[in-house]
Amino acid sequence: MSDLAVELTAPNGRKYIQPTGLFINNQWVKSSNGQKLTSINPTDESEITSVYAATPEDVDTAVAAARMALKDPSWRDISPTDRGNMMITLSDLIAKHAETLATIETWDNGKPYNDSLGGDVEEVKGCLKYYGGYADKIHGQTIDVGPSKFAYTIREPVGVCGQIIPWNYPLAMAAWKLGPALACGNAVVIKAAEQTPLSILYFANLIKEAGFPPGVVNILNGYGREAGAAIATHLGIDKVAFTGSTATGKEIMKMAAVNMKNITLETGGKSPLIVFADAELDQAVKWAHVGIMSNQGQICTATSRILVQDSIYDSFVSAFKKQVQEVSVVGDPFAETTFQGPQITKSQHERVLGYVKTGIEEGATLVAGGEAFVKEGSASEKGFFITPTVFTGVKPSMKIYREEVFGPFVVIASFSTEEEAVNMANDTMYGLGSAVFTRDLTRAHRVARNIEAGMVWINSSNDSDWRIPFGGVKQSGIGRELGEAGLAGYTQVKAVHVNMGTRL
Ligand code: TXE
Repeated sequence: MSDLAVELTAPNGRKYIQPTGLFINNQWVKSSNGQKLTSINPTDESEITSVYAATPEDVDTAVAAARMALKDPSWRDISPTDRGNMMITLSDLIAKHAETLATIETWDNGKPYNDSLGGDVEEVKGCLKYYGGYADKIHGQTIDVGPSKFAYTIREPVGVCGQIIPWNYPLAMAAWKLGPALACGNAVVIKAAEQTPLSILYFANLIKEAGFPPGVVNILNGYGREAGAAIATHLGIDKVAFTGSTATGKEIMKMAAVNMKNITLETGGKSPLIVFADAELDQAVKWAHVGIMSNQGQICTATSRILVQDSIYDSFVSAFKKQVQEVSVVGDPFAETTFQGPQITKSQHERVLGYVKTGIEEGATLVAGGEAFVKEGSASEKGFFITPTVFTGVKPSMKIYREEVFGPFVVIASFSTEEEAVNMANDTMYGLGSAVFTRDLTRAHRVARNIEAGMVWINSSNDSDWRIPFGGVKQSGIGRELGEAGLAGYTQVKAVHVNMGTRL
């Protein structure tokens, strides 16, 4: 086997060929200076393998390939229907390789296997198929400007799109970005997060197999400050789409200004979940639990601030604590019974434990969790596990109320009136998700209207769907992904004025 792939056996016994190169022009290559990065299994801290990490020169090569692809008749002139069919073929290949993709995702990221298979891989499949269906339905308009003039618009691809994705949903974030970009006829240079480099490389082979011409999708691994920054500043890239932290999003905005790139950003959140006294308590408890504790709490829309009306505060807290302790089974992500695997890295693990310390120092009450979890029978104490953590008596002035923790960590505060609940919900620099639990329809819609967020769930939480726009307001981002709205960031409108006979 060459240095560009390695045969691996995952902890669940699955054997597969793991590509380790950079995927440029539908070929596997090494990085220009031979540098690599190592992927760590967060469950036991062992090294899985090393893969090539792109240098700025490699980004140049990938961008050149993408620019060529934009001019290649086999991509530029393909009928939109055939382009869409290619995406549907890719979706079918994802289905064929679902178990291997899910295995890699769980090994590299630590998320429970059932979630990788039933959640992430399903999301990739569905999202690519959905946008494949859109490829031949992206129309311009004709505009009536009177009898002496005719005008129409064409929706053209933006060009070469740089896409920078995070580690919490490695494959799904790739699909969210590739889906609309490819449907609209762009070419892409996508960079995965250095913490989770593996699944997207396996996915790359499927892109080639689905028939995408060379250079249409180029996949790089690499470090943010090196390869990521090279993408954000590259003069040959027309757009940058990013999902990650608010701080990095701001840096990317500045870098992207170099050639006034089109940008879409999906960044942090501290999403509220409001429970009114008339809510169906059992449902509110269950959704509040999945809303924050799924995916190890590493969800940008995690409903990490629970606001409960004071008359039901005590009963909610005790039912929620019970739910967390019964359902959030922490352990080996390949085990059937596991609800929560490890955090992604040592630094995220330390970050979450740091917030536990902060919460205690700020005077909030730790009612559950807050400790590093040691697997049963494990002598080594390895793995970035944390027991699901619940703080009560939290005040809006506290850091744990205001800052994104990005772990299985939730704060619960109380309110007395609807107005107070909305004010508390909006008292944040973020505006990504939000949830409201009530049986009162009028109130539900009134709160939905008054909340400053890109998404509102009424009587559910984190109920994401590729057919529905996803994104934030305030410092949670710019633009929308998913749904029809997700196409807007990947086309630009050209207006054509036709003179029907006016002569000067
Ligand atoms: O994110 P970064 P990190 C939040 C969450 C988490 C925190 C830190 O709160 O605790 O961010 O995580 C690339 N130029 N979210 O440090 O730095 C990087 O290589 C260009 C929320 O992992 O934002 C990776 O591909 N690119 C979130 C991607 O940006 C750069 C998901 C995300 O990394 C770069 C992840 C640079 N200067 C973290 N620096 C969500 N919204 O879902 C880094 N990158």
